[in-house]
Amino acid sequence: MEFSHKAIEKKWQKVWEENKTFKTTDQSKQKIYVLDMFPYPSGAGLHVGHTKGYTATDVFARFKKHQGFDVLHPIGYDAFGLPAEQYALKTGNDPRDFTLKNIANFRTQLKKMGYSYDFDKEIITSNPNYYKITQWIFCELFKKGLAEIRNVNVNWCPGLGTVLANEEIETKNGKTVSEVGGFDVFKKPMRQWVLKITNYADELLDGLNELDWSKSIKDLQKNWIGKSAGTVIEFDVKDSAEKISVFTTRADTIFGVSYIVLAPENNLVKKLVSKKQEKLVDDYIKQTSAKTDIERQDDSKPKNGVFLGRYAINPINGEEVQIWTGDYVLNDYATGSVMAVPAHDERDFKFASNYNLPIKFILESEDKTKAFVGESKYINSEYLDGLQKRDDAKNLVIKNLTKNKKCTLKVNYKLRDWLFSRQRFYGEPFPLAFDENNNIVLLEKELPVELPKADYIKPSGTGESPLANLTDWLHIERDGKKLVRETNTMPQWAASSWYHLAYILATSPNEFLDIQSSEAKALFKKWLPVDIYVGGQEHAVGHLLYARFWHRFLYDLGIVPTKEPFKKLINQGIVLDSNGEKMSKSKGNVINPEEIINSHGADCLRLYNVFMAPVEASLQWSEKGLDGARKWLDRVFRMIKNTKTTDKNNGSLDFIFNSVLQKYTQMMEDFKYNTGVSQLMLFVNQVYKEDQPVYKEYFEKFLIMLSPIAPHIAEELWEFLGHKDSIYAQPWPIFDPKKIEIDEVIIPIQINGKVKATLNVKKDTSKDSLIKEAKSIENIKKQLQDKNILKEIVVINKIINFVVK
Ligand code: ANZ
Repeated sequence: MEFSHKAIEKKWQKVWEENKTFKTTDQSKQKIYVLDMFPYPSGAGLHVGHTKGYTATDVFARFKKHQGFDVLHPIGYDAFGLPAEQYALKTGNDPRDFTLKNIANFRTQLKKMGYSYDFDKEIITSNPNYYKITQWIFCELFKKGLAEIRNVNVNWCPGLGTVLANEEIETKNGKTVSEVGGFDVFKKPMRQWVLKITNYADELLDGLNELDWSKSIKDLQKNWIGKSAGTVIEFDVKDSAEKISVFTTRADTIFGVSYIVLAPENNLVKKLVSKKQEKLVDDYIKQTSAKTDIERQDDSKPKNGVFLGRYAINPINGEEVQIWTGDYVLNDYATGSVMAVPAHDERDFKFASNYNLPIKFILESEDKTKAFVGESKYINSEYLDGLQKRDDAKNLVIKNLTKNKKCTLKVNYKLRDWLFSRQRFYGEPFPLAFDENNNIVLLEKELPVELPKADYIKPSGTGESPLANLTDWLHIERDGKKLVRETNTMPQWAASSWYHLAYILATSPNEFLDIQSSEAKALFKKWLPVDIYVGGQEHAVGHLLYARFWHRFLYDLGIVPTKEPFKKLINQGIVLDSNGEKMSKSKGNVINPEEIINSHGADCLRLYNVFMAPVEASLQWSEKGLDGARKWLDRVFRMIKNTKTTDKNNGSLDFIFNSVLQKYTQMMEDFKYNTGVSQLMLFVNQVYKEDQPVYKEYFEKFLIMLSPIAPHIAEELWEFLGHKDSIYAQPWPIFDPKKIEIDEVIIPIQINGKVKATLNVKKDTSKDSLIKEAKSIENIKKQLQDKNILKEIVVINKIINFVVK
């Protein structure tokens, strides 16, 4: 190895720290806010997966600094919440001390990577100064009617002792489990806080249009919000005053309805079930309660249900159809009941086939063994017969039913309100209490409502938070009234829903400006929106939706000046082990970046991260690749140290330097670092071919270009070339277009308008010389022989044409 990375990296990290090199500036008209998804401080520390995204943003932030931007590039820790608490409990620690200890480790590791974070703006979400503002936002949401307590059917996770939001659960091997820990999850009705994110459904959907995000993430959000425009149609019930409202997006299929299905939880089920069917239906309801929505919607499973022993009347033609209950219908979507059209809906087809219910095709279809979901000619549908277009048929049915007041138009959303309480210790306490009549009293004047000290913080398992056991804390008196505090805590997602604003407010670590102050307003105006946000795809419908919701809410309050928080989003690819497998602790294949920093150096790891794969692609770990990156850095080091330089430019490197600079700059702009590095390599290769002293300015400019990627070695060599100040804020070089002009042109030679040959000549060659050279080409000479040249047409640099007879 050519240089001691340990010595160099230590030296420059110390200089940067002492000089506060990365302090956020406010001196330019151009700003860039480059944000990383912050880590939760697990005891395992930084892993190489983190370094892939964090290096990508750091390279960009440094590049923009060179270009003269004011750069906001901060970092903090998602210290509250399930992952941090779960990790602490698992390792027998108290989450409060433990997370602080882990944070200290993270901070050291981040600094060892040479990241240009402004550590004066560091935030820790479990710091009372931080959660004071989280609680303030909650109070505002509450006052605007966007936070309320509801009895909801929640995802209860006994393993974690808490409820979980839909965004926190997943299906594995056909079972619904928690994302954190993979514990079983069941449905259970509970009294919970919800935030009415659904009030913002349309705005969250429309806002996607103005964002520079990948189509796949936008689609994930769109589908999660799940806007669906349809119709609610009312069916009478035979021998009853009850009515059944169904939601359908296919009013055109109403002549094909063969039965009605109610969700098992639909209140009408108990009202309508006949005596004879009661026992069967009761058993079925019990059976269903053990299933989650995800299992119920799993289309690979057979669809089942029970007949209620009752009939409904189709409002379009008075036909009697059976009423069933079946768990493929969800109670909390739309009206919790559907009109089933098995011939044209796959789920209904499965259900009907299972119970021999009629399957009536109302659209022409050759294959009667499965549902036909496309468009074709309407049949068996009275006045719709012969129509071809779905919209025409729909409109006719809707018009007809509306006349009889049997239908209304309705827009539904899949998005559910955000389940916002957790029965866990380690989160933000709710800033409120209840009086004797259960009225809510906001404690907004005493923010932050601090998380009390407690010795026993494990989840009780009963659905009550451990805070409920702290009787001294629990009971308070305000204005002569006896109050009991809310004992749930907020979910992890609360703090990360506004942390992009916290960095702007931070005046020193965990010290914040008042979010409502005019200073805060001016700073929000300067820095928002976040220009580049880089993080994992797994946050597509959780954090990214929550943060957009809070940001919109704060926009409506007049706190922030933009509707959207994150303008451009990049999802970094994951790091795989050398066998192509995902790194995980259980597999024992995780690589600790500190090992690489020790063996190869942080610059090498940075270079390796950006060179081996595009930012968005996954990266397969390879020792060879790492060694290769190090070898190249050694080559650069040798080049600068050992090559004789001169202050006079002899021009021999003009073309390569300027062409590399031009391409590299654009590639940096486009986050195409991997191809960018190849450009730098071209330059180095060319220098090694030189047999004369190299123009020193090109070396200096090359080091500035290298410095976003390998900042330590760039500083070291910059100093070696005689500079006293840091390379960090040196202006980005500008390429000279004249030096990359290609001075040869290829000119077609025509005879009577047909191309007969081409001519390679110096640019701007004169008319006379062009004609002379053209005539000396063998083929042209031959063809002009014995011919009468009527005209010689020449457009310099473009074309030569001989008109002959
Ligand atoms: C009749 C019909 C005929 C339907 C047909 C589809 C095809 P989206 O787009 O997801 O909103 N549906 C309505 N409420 C439901 C619930 N609570 N649980 C399960 N399914 C429900 O889909 C709307 C369609 O999903 C509705 O249109 C209804 O089935 C079903 F050829 O009604 B349809």
